[in-house]
Amino acid sequence: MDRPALEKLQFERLQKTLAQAAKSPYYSQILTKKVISSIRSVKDIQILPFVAKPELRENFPYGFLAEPLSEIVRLHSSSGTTGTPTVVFHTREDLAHWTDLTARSMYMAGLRKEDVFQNIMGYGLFTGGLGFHYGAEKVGAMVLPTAAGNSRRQIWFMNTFRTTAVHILPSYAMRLYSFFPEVGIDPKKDLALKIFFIGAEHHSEALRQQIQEAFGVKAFNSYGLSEMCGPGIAFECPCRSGMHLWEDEYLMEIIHPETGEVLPDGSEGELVLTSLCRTGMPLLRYRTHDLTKIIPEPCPCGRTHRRLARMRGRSDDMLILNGVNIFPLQIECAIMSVPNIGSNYVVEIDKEDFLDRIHIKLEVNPETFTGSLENMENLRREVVEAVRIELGLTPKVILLEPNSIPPWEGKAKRIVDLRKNEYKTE
Ligand code: DLL
Repeated sequence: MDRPALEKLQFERLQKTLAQAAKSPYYSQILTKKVISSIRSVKDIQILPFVAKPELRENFPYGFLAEPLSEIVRLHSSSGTTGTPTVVFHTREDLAHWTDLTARSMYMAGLRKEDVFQNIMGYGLFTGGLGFHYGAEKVGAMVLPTAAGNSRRQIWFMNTFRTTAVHILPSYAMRLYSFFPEVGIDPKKDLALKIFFIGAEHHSEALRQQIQEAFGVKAFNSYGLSEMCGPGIAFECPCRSGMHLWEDEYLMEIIHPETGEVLPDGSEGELVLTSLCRTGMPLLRYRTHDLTKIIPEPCPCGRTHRRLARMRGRSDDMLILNGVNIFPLQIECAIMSVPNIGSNYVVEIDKEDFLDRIHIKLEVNPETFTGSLENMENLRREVVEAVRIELGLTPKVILLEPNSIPPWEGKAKRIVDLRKNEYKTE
């Protein structure tokens, strides 16, 4: 679709969405007839206030509901670990749109009806499992809903049913990989794997490369959040340089995270989304807290939906270490810049003598590990140096044998901030 046609469609859908949202208790206060009639173009949504998790919590559970409960067919919830969860309601129509988006995304990356798709993601309130499940069925692939965990069984399914496409958390992919030597299977030579869909958490380009190299696949980055439906909001095409955000279903803005000012394409800031087709719980100008930028150049693939750059972090996950702002992903990038190192790690932050200290516990790659950590001092020093150069802080690095860090339930919890005595979820 060319841009003028896309923008026309966006405005038509925005008008419907405004009328729909006004049916909810929360938006009925904001979207008066006068406000709605003053929105004459997509840009005019800038007159509307932002919403974010606090508003969802204050109006929990039904304040944003725009349809009677009898029209709602499913509830999902965000993966936040603290406070009241944010819940999202879906009508039958919402689920149909969501299925279209995940199907469209996977098809774009190369999934076809001949594929065997193993969905190694949590099924349940988390949107990763069911979101992709229905999309892959719509494409016509054979779905193996193996869900998360039980690594040996996952490998058995991959081998027995000749899995070609996998949906997996990037942090779990390399953990799964560490089980292959034990079962005597080489994922590159002995399996039929072609495509990995990775997303739901922050990860570096280096981790993607490691996953591709380990499994002999092409890995596609996939972005989404429960409040907008789940996965299927933005997805990489075969060019794999940025994720196309499906602009026929969502409006995107990039704002300055402190002032709220809307920034031009190409500037990094916080992603703000407006749903254009959701009926159960439409959200206008929702602050995602995810930091990224719109890539202004058109994509060589020819799609007109603009691309988002890889997420750099969440504005609420930024760490302040001895006065310097650091995103957890910077630590991962530094670790991964060391060749032959593992990707399973945890960072603990503590205070010693009034200074912040970083302790990195890092599993060694199963291929590099020779049965003892004693002869790995050089590798350890390389990691210390790489992190020191990136952050300007000298970390304490402890190398561990493969598979020593206990698995996370769901998304990785890589940062343990002992200064606040709380866990942070990436
Ligand atoms: O994680 C939806 C999802 C499932 C996306 C499966 C992709 C694959 P939530 O649990 O609500 O929804 O968490 C949303 O996860 O605001 C980001 O901070 C982070 N996130 C999601 N995808 C990516 C990604 C799902 N590709 C939150 N890169 C978002 C970086 C991501 N962060």
